[in-house]
Amino acid sequence: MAKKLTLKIDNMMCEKCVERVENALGSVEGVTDLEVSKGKAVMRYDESKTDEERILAAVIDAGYPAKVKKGLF
Ligand SMILES: [Cu+2]
Repeated sequence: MAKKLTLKIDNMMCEKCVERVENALGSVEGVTDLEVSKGKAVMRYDESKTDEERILAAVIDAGYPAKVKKGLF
């Protein structure tokens, strides 16, 4: 079952940032239904393939401080 995950992402200033974050998250195995906008990324991920830590690390490695947004959507 794919889990839903929303990240709050800092330092995204322009469309190029959106592209970079899209590429970073898109390259994480198990991430699907990815939607990135300035400051935010929403996706689903397959828990048998990846986890929140790996997904966060991909964004942070790309140069954007990020954290998991908790709560109901
Ligand atoms: Cu930018």
